[in-house]
Amino acid sequence: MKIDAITIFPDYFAPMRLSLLGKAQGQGILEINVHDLRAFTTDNHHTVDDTPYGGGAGMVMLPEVWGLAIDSIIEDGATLVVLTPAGKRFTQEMAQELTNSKQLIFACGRYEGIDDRVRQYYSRDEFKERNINVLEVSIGDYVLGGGEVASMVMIEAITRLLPGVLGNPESLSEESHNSEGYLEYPNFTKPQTWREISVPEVLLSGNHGEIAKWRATQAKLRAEKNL
Ligand code: 6GU
Repeated sequence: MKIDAITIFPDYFAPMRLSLLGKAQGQGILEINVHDLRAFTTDNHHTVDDTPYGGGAGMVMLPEVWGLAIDSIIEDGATLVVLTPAGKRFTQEMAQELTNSKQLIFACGRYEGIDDRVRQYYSRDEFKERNINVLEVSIGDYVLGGGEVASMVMIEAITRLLPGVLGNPESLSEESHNSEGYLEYPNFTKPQTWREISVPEVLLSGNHGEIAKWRATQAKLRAEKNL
């Protein structure tokens, strides 16, 4: 999978070289490229934003510079992800769907966002014919300063689903067993007693049926607490 992020703060993406993601890139499973939006400006001041038509607070990012940046990298089969708090909520299901995309382009807006004509332009039929889709995405009901952190959340959730990225693929199949709402049961390791708190007896029993039952109950209780 090819991932391209466009941002005015390329340094935000330094952690993408670490851990499992860094390894996957070394193995050729994954290619992540970060592009500096300012490199696509054509004026002396490297302007990326201007005041909104119709008035109001804040600044809006210029369509021209975004168009040049996206044009320079977009390929057939790409999904253009536009990060905005007004977008469709990112879920595990969306992460799974996005693993089928040949190229993911993350357009990281700052300020009050990107001129809407960028979304409109890349949604045209000529792009649909090239299997290019545009998706406005939000990672939750709160407002961030920009799309950079949101796109890294998405990149981590999506790429760990790719074959060969996760160290232990069994972790994935266990997750999918539980994907009907009950995420995880509480986990314990050594020592058996820590600060006077002991591991639940059933987990020491060796009775796999009883252990599975206990875990299902605990996962359900945990999910209910979070409602
Ligand atoms: Cl994708 N962007 C911004 N700026 N804020 C957000 C978000 C995205 N998702 C949740 N809050």
